[in-house]
Amino acid sequence: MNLTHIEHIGIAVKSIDEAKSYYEDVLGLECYAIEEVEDQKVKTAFFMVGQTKIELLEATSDESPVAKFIEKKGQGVHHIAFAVDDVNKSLKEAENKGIKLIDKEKRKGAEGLNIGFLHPKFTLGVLTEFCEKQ
Ligand code: CMX
Repeated sequence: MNLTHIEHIGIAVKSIDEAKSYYEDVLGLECYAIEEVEDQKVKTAFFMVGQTKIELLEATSDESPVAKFIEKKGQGVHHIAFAVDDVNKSLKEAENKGIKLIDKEKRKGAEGLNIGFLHPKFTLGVLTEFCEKQ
């Protein structure tokens, strides 16, 4: 497994419109993209910090994983995403080391990246994502 850097940190918020002003007006970051990921039932907003992104996540349905997360834990850090060379290979390696996978195979995420998640119950409570550029 070759983790090259932290690709993004996902943060669950109730409202991107409301949360954006903290990142823009207080932290001085610029929101460079807003995208809906229908498959995941989320709207996302991206800010760049060096080579790492902050990804705000707003649920677009009560069935969204982000809606469930906020209901249980409140707003806050939702997941950490590592850039890897090969998502499928990294998922397989993690599985071989006893980690339960959410995704057996890579799938499409925001910004056209290929992504795959590990289950937080097997990763010390931190929902972990692997990302790969196409
Ligand atoms: N971080 C840490 N723990 C989490 C978590 C998260 N983000 N989301 C859920 N959990 C925990 C819950 O607290 C719960 O723990 P307890 O059993 O101790 O209460 C357990 O995982 C099960 O959670 P649940 O609310 O019952 O929800 P599900 O089992 O239905 O789903 C999960 C949990 C992680 C499998 C699901 O949220 C998932 O598939 N996540 C990956 C996809 C995702 O999060 N997409 C949104 C972002 C997409 C993007 O970035 O593009």
